[in-house]
Amino acid sequence: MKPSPLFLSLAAAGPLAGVAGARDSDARKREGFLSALPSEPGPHLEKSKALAEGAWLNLGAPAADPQWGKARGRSWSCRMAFASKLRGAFLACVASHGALAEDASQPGEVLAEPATLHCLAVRWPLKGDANENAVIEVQYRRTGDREWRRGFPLVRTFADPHPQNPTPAVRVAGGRMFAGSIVDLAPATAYEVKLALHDPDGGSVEKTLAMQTITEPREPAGMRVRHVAPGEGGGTGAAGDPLRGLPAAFAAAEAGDCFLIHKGTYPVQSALEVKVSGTAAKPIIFRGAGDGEVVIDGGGTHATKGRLISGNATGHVWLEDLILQGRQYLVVAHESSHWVIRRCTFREMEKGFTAQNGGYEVSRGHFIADNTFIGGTHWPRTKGIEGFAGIGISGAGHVVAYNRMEKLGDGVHGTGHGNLSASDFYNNDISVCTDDGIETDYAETNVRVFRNRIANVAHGVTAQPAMGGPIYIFRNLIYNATYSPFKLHNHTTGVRLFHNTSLRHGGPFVIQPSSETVTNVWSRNNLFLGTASRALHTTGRMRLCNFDSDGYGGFTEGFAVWNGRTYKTADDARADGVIYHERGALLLDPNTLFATGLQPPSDPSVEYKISDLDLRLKAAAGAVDAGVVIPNFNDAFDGKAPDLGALELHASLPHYGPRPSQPPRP
Ligand SMILES: [Ca+2]
Ligand SMILES: [Ca+2]
Ligand SMILES: [Ca+2]
Repeated sequence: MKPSPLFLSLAAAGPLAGVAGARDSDARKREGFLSALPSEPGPHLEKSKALAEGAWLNLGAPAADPQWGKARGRSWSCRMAFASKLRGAFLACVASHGALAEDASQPGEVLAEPATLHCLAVRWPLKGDANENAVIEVQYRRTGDREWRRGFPLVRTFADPHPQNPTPAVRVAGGRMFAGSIVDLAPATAYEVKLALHDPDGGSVEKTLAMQTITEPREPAGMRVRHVAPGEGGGTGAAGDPLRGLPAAFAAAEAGDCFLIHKGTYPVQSALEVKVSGTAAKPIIFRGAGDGEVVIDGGGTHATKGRLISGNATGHVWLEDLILQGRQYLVVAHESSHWVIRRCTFREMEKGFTAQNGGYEVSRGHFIADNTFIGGTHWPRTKGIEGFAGIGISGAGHVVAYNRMEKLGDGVHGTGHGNLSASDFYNNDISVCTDDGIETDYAETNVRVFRNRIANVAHGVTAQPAMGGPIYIFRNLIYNATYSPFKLHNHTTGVRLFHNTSLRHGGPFVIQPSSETVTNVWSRNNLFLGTASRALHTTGRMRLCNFDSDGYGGFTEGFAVWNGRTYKTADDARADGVIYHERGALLLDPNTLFATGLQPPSDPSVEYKISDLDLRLKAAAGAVDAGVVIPNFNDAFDGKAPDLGALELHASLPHYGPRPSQPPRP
């Protein structure tokens, strides 16, 4: 805000004329710059008549400026001299009128981000609002419903302060980008989304958008079926005369082809190249025929250089029911869109599915579900960071769900190449990642990581950095994260941690990015359980962070270190009001929380079996009904209030990893 004092000659309107007891019968004869001002006696007349000598009259807020809106301040005036010739009085005051221009919001155009099955998202650039008091409330309803439901307000983003991490997507000259998601929606459903911008300084406006979630990809009717069997060339593709070998099939592929690949091993010498794109109505499908295992085999190991399947700059290519193995890179599709990878097994590899570089507009809409990715790492970590990764994608509108990932470095590897935004990672079952379970590193806006089960990792979920966010990380189960459940390094900015359950050996929650900044991270209703040290230990410079209503247990030293200050107890931290603005932290005993009696890991070098990890709360646990309401993130809570952690008491358990049932075909 740059206050720019301005001498205002507020002409005596009716009330001020009234101070001097003037009559307005001849007001129309007035001339000069005051002549157009209203002259009828106003509501202040009686008040001003009653003014004593030396008393002051509150004139209330000035009328809204037609361009900049309502001013923040109030104007005050004393009893003043009446200029009889002008039939009015002057009011002199100083107001920060110059600030109005910057403090009022000047909303730009709302951008609807690519929708996913369960989430909708927007970006909304706002200029002005230098005093950062604008809020954008969100409401939504199914089209046709009467009742609106509350969403979580849009998040004001703050660009990464690190000079090496420029973030054009969230930088708005003279303002801020707001962004946010609505989660847990039904697929293939039309919604109305109402965004209400409130700024007391002006610019308030409401916008309603028609938006629609997408559906899980289904094979369109009318595909041309072409059969494939092992062999070396020839065949027509008919059931009785299949194409022999995959090079023949890949070379012949056209939009609308569905290759049914019959059982057997298909050796690959040079990479199988996808050379043409499908379309939404006519994808190109390579699918195991269902008569036995189909193994596409590069003949090597994770260390054998090269690709197994390559499809740069292609779209609408499907790989289903296949086993892919024997190359460093199994499937690479940079600058591609709308690939479907479903029910496949990736093994004997370093990188499973890699698709980046295209950026926000080009890399769109990959659907990666019900697959298994197996790398070559072992627990515990002994070799530093290893290159194995199940998935590496960037761009927007992706869904990565119900996959199993194991023996990797990173389950999902983040990348600085390509503006990951508006994408979902959910219900994945991830165990033994010697680095990170799911990375959202370098993601820009509206990435959602939820309902995953993650065990035996260095970090559960990383955002190092989130480039503005919001990155919503919610309802994940994280067991045995040897460094921290969440990695918030590299000047991260814009993370929301809601309803996660983490049990680890050591301090319950450590945020230790040396002395980098950690900006605009909010934490609510999480369970952080450990075995030692402090409940919460941060070494970063914590800015604009808002932690509240988390449960901590199992620590043995003082409560927290935050911005260099030590808080001996949770009450000290709450009293100080820096970490906790409202309820503060809840202290819990890990021994009493879970129905199975599960404890934090006693030995982090043990590989805990992920399917054994039952983190449902005990009915009498202190975490039950101990949370706060977070609109759209815990509306369906049981009992009096939301429980802390990922699993609400009595709620049905999520399914993690590949689903047993097959999606319907036409
Ligand atoms: Ca404002
Ligand atoms: Ca990593
Ligand atoms: Ca509850």
